[in-house]
Amino acid sequence: MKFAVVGRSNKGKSSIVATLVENDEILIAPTPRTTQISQEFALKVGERTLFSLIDTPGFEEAPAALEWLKQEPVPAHQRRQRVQAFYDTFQGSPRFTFECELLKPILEGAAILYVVDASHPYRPNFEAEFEILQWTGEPSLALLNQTGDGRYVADWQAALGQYFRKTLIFNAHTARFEERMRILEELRFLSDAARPILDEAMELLKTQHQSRLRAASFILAEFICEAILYRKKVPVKDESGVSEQDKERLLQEFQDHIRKMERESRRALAQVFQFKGLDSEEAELNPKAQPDDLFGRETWEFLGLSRGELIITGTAAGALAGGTIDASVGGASFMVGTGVGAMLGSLGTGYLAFSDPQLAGFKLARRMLTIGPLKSPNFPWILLDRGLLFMISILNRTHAQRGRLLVDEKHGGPTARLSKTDKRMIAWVFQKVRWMGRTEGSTSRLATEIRKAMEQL
Ligand SMILES: Nc1nc2c(ncn2[C@@H]2O[C@H](COP(=O)(O)OP(=O)(O)O)[C@@H](O)[C@H]2O)c(=O)[nH]1
Ligand SMILES: [Mg+2]
Repeated sequence: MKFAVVGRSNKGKSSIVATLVENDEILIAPTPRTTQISQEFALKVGERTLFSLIDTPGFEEAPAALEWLKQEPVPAHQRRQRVQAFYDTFQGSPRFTFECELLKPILEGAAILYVVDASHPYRPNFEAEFEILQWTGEPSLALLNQTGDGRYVADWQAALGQYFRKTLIFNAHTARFEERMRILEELRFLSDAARPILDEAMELLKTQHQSRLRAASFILAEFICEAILYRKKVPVKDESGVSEQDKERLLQEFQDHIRKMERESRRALAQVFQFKGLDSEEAELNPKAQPDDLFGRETWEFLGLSRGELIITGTAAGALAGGTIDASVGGASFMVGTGVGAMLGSLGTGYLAFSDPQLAGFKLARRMLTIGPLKSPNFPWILLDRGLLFMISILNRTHAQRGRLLVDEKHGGPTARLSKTDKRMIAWVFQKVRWMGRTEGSTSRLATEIRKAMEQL
């Protein structure tokens, strides 16, 4: 089954194709006439092609083309042949290049999705293209790509209703999965041939969506488990001479490694949802220059649970009792961090334990200096919040959007909104991982909890 996406230049045709077939490599540009030839893009699940969308160049000279078609009277039953004659006459010639290019797939049997941008007022000069499309006799549907305030929507609907079977409103830059399913549902009514194909496509896409969510939860769960257990070891020459500088450097490397793990998990998450363009861009970013740095003060201020919640869920207890504050395990062991001493003095150890992203104890034994794991009670919650926020951004992103993925952390993380029972369960898994290491059971338990949390996003 093929659908030709047609309309004037710069109305969002390529955006609609990109979103519906989940292809973020399709060229989308603010300048008109970016698409010069018709190009087919298939939506696949695994190796299976569900349907194809054909991105076409915009109409250029519709009134002149219609005039040519109407040179002589053409009865309704011969109009399609007349369009075919138009194509045969001008195809390969310098005239009506774009018209021929866009009519080609339709004359080969593709159904028509006509795209308009309803942020501009309706003008009767669109009617020539409506009529040409009508003359092809292929089933057609209009898509109102609503980018503006919707002021002209009613006019457009009234006009389009004269020529197309149905008019749908669709914003290719904001459509989430459910919205895309709604469009496929509507496309079913285009023709008898379309119905079974789209029914099956929707079924497969829904199954695929569920398995993507599952895969994403596992990626996130594995990353969190690894990160909360991570420790870095370096050999030291002289046990007495570990300088503050060495420790500072080691702490930086320790954090960089966790940042890297997080970036890798994000890349994997993006891939699960077919975002290819996000990869390179993220890789180029300097983690320390990011406003949303994992170990940034702001991150630790806005995300994670409050001190009270950490105590209620029991996340705090283990960490406090487990030697985080009393960091005197092993030979020479101490905490570092900017102004730790001062903070200990003024705020007390409790505050520090909850909110310090640098709370990783150092241990020196047998000529090995070890840092980590990071025991701050809020650490796993911050990782989880950031993971969930990233997921929200991915689920809200369409393949028509270009540029950086914006993850909004300033309004707090989703974990604080989870039910008390869910929070307790998650806290219990975190604790289990901290005490007993990573097991398959705890990873999949955490994945299940993450999956549940995602459903509420
Ligand atoms: N905000 C927003 N911008 C859109 C939408 N659809 C298209 N655009 C923008 O309009 C321009 C043209 O889009 P494109 O898909 O290349 O149009 P085409 O020439 O018809 O293929 C691009 O700058 C898009 O970013 C939309 O739904 N919302
Ligand atoms: Mg285009």
